[in-house]
Amino acid sequence: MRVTVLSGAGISAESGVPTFRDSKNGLWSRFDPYQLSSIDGWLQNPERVWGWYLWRHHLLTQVEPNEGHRAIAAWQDHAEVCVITQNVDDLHERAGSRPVHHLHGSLFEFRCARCGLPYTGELPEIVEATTDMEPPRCRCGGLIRPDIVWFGEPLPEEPWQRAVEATEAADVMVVVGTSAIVYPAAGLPELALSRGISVVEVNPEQTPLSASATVSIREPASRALPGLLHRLTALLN
Ligand code: BJW
Ligand code: ZN
Repeated sequence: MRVTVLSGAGISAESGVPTFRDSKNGLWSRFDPYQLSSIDGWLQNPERVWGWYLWRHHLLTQVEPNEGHRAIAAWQDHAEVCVITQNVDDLHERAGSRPVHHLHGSLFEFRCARCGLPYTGELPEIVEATTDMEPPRCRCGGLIRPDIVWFGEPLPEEPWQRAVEATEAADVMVVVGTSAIVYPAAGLPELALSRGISVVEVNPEQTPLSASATVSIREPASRALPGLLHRLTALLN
């Protein structure tokens, strides 16, 4: 069986990584998302954006994969599994999943905002979300930025192509921990459904995908995923 997984921030929530849109603890509950995660926000205030991402980078060095990430990696012993993630963390890889296609980039990679040259220099440790910090400069004079995809920016071509291929080739798509509102990623389950491929959603909350998903499981990822592969045949019949 070919299983394609589309994951979002919710799968890493139980590792201690805040989601974006949770009203109490979400990354954007105290901040304006468009100031922190858009190209306009970066151009207006690179110091604020750089400090916020360094804080998130620090946070990711403190966390471990959870039962949800580990369950998906374990499915590889019984099925052909491809992971597509909107997350910029590396928790799927650390749990052992391969391949993992990152649609929104990685918080462990940095590049020059002007010439694109990768940056491998030292990063200061920021332990407060609101510490402004001047970004380092590339030798061309451009500012260094995280290699992630902000609103208004195109997704990286290769992971996007692989994601479309893995969606079209799947026998079933498991969509876990995403509010399913950010496009083009949210279009992948729609593509699967349009091809007659079953879509299983795992999310404690309802999303815009819930109405069309083949099955919605209203449970946290760490509870739903460990037994899911073996339940799939029963669930989809
Ligand atoms: C649990 C759980 C547990 C909790 N277990 N679950 C109208 C139509 C189509 C598109 C657009 C449109 N208007 C605007 C657009 C474009 C825009 C977009 O989609 N906007 C929408 C918001 C309307 N998209 C873009 O701009 C994209 N680019 C683009 O379209 O380019 C076109 C272009 C072409 C050519 C040239 C130029 C441009 C880019 C999108 C980039 C998204 N970037 C971000 C931030 C960067 C990464 C980072 O900082 O980490 O990516 S936004 C943010 O949202 C982040 C996430 O990856 C993404 C998705 O969020 P996610 O993962 O779903 O998290 P949450 O918090 O929303 O949800 C968590 C869920 O988990 C919840 O449902 C919980 O219930 C659940 N949960 N605990 C399971 N234990
Ligand atoms: Zn440069």
